Amino acid sequence: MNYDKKIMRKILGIASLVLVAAAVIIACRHEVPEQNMAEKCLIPLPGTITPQEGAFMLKKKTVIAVDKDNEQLLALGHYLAGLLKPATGIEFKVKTTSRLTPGGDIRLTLTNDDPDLGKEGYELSVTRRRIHIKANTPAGIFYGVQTLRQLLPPAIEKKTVQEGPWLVPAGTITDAPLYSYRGFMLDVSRHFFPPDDVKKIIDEMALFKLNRLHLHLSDDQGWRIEIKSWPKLTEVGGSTEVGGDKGGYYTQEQYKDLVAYAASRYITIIPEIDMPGHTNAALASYAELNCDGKARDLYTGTNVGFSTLCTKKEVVYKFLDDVIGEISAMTPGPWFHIGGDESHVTPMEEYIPFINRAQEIVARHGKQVIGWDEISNATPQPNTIVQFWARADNAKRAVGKGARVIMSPANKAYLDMQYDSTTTLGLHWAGYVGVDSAYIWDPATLVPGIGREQVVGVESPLWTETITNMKDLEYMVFPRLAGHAEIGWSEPARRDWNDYKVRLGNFAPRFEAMGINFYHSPLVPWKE
Ligand code: TNX
Repeated sequence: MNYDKKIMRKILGIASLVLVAAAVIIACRHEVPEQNMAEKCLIPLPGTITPQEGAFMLKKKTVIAVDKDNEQLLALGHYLAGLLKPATGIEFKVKTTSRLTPGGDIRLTLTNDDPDLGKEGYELSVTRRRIHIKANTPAGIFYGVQTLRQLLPPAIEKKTVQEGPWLVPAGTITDAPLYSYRGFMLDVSRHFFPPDDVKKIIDEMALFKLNRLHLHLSDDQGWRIEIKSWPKLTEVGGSTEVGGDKGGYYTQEQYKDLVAYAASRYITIIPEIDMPGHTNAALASYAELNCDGKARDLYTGTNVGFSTLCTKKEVVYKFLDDVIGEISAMTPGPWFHIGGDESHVTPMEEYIPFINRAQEIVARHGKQVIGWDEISNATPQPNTIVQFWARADNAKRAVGKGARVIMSPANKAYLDMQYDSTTTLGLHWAGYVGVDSAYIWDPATLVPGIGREQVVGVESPLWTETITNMKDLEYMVFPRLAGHAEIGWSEPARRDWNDYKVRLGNFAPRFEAMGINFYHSPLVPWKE
């Protein structure tokens, strides 16, 4: 009898141990995430967030499933697996699934029953068992993936294996952008940045759902894109940069590779060849582009407004036709940027017909014109877009002539402006642009007479007179670009600096994990 009791007790003891262990395992599997879905980790702010209890946990066996027979979705599945692999150490399986009987734990599927999502919106729903991103387009899925990424702990961005658990808080997000044009501009002329730097920036843009990269490919100090029919543009014009260093240029192969890389992140590249001013590098490469037939010296200073193509010479239009033709042929996006700014030494009576002819050449090569706000002095074509940077009267004139506008107000959107008087990189001709003032403005009310209907979106230019390397570049870009991304994406009524600055502060560990150098503005409560 006693003996039996002893055995019973032992069995009970073991059983309860097993139970406790099982309970612990189950509890761990359903670990509570650090924060719920609504807790201030997302930029740009999504349309609606409905948090629920619990979390999804990434596990070795987690399968990513995408609609079958869709190459873009398959590529997105692999892109997501690639994002998650370095820090988790897990090679997630990507499989295709049928729409009727979908499988997988993380599902990326197209829908056509949700008009509210538009061309770039998505719905992300997370339960304990499943993550589902659906959208009308692959672009929408891509943005859903970026939101998913931001919901994971910042360590997910690290390049080496980190400790989990990898929890995604449960709930549903429905989200779509306010503007279709959400851009960043990089001046690679004043200082050249090699393709790998540009790729890093493309990846950083993607995190914030930006979709346009404007490359300022030519200026007085450097010509940065190979043109096969005019080889001296890069041989001579690409040989130096501000300060007299070596400069550089993209071969056509490198440019095409950048275009493809950007496209894989749903970013369209917009090439700019600035004209008729900002052309000293071209004028130094080919004597015949000058009215006096004499090649200019290369220029490595930082003045503006002293150069012009000879607008009266036919060879100049042959030159434009070749350059615009070669670049357009490598550019799948619909736009070609013709600059047109600060042509101080081109008389207005020459400037106007020149811009009109340049627009015709662009149209002939199948592209739509974008130009800086001065081009409103000419006659915008019906689909021309004018980029407002300095003069509201130029932008209003453009709208009066039927053009639509990209908003890049220098005193809000220029990333080359110093943050304040104590930060040394950058310029301050348009004033200081603090992280708060970069955020607190509305593109649809900034210029009286230009409303939401006329605005295609927002672009943040980084001019690089004072920027020579990636570390300094990122310091100027971050964190201001994140705020501009939110201006382009989120409804102004839902945007609030006091809320934004907390979300931004929470990004510090993510920036660090991504290896992004950023300005630790004292206005932001940065998370340790
Ligand atoms: C004005 S913005 C320029 C650029 C300079 C920039 C410096 C614009 C269309 N032209 O050439 O790099 O200021 O902030």
